[in-house]
Amino acid sequence: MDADWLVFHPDPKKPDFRLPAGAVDAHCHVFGPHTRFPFAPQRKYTPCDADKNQLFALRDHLGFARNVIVQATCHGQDNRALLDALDAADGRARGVVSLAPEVSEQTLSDMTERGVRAVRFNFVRRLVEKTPHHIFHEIAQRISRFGWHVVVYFEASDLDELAPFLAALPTPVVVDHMGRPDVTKGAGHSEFQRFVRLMEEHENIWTKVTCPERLSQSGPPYDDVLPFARTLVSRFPQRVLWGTDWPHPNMKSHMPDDGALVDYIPRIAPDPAVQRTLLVDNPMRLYWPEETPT
Ligand code: 0GY
Repeated sequence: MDADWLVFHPDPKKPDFRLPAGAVDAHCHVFGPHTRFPFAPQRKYTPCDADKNQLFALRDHLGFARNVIVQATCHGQDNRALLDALDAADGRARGVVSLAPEVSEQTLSDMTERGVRAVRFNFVRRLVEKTPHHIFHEIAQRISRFGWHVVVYFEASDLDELAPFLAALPTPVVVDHMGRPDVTKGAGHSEFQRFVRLMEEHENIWTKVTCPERLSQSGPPYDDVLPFARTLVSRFPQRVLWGTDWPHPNMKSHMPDDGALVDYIPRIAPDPAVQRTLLVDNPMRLYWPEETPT
């Protein structure tokens, strides 16, 4: 792993907040083990191993029922570690993969069978080389026929440029980490308000109210991120998801305690009915619709 890599918390606290039954950790990753699933040659970072068994142990320790595992850029478009985790999860995990445009129909069909429900398009420059929008659109058309959706990761400063692209996507679109606002500017700043407007104008756009540890400038207990997450949860309760982001790639300032992150949830969603919507109903509707009452 990289010399400055921070390894995930070895012994997270048991959360004080009791998660509702059936709660979903809707954003987490698996890394390696690299001896079995080597990292991609074009990767921008080399993490520690963080394997499926460690993820499932964390799920149980924190009190989650299910995971949505998101392909991380260190594995490029080689989704084998993720698919291996889905195979071992006994139906309790869904996947978000990264794809090349030439992916075959057979591969898409096989991935669907194994629990993949979305493709991730990454625009964060420190993580990936740029992909032309028309390639992403081609992929989006193809995956839409399998009932998948699109997950996007970008920085707030890129939203203006990306908005027309996002608006033209044919599926639900889930934006990682609240569109990565610069929290020092405040939730009233035009940059974050631009993101709120995007969600107002497009009912197919969802967001993950995740990563206070990544967005915070003040550090734990992440008070400076609260207004952003609270705004999105209260304005769009039906279109928000929550996840740990374990094993927290590329954290430089500190490594969060995952139990403390769970304790952050009632601070952004104080109402138990909304907590249930955020943690159970919304992710189930998107990732396990067949188990969701209509
Ligand atoms: C996250 C955030 C990061 C990394 C990745 O795919 C990735 O490598 O998503 C990051 O460095 O901000 O969602 O895990």
